[in-house]
Amino acid sequence: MTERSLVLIKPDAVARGHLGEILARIERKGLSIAAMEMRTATESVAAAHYAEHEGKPFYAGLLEFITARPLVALVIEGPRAIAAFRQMAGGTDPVEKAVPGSIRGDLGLVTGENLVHGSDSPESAAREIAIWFPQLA
Ligand code: DAT
Ligand code: MG
Repeated sequence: MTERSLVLIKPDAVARGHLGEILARIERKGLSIAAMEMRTATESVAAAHYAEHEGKPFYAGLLEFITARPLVALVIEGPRAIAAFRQMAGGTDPVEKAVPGSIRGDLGLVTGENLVHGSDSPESAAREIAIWFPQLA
């Protein structure tokens, strides 16, 4: 069944020059790109996106990090796109939960700068696509 997932190529990945590599991995996997835009996230978009983490110790730093520099937001599409991209991303902590061959496992060092976001469920994907690409929702 074809699914859509909301992916962010986070500001650390863009600044480090990994945009091309991450897009290439998405394409090599066979996922298609239904929408894509480079932008600097506003406070309100970032807060909506990370609403589930409000109140956690890392929340303020997370919002500061995600709004500070440009990122690339995408909607990817394909069979089991949500799980496929979560596997490609690897664990949240790119060292303790390193998955060799994954984006975070290969390229990341710090949990707070872990290169990519991918929706974790169909409900999250619908919610996040509505936040970043309301025209597609
Ligand atoms: P994921 O991005 O793997 O879905 P999450 O939803 O638990 O992970 O957290 C969202 C983001 O918040 C995560 O990508 C990086 C940041 N984060 C999570 N836990 C953190 C921590 N303990 N310290 C610093 N940043 C953290
Ligand atoms: Mg998450």
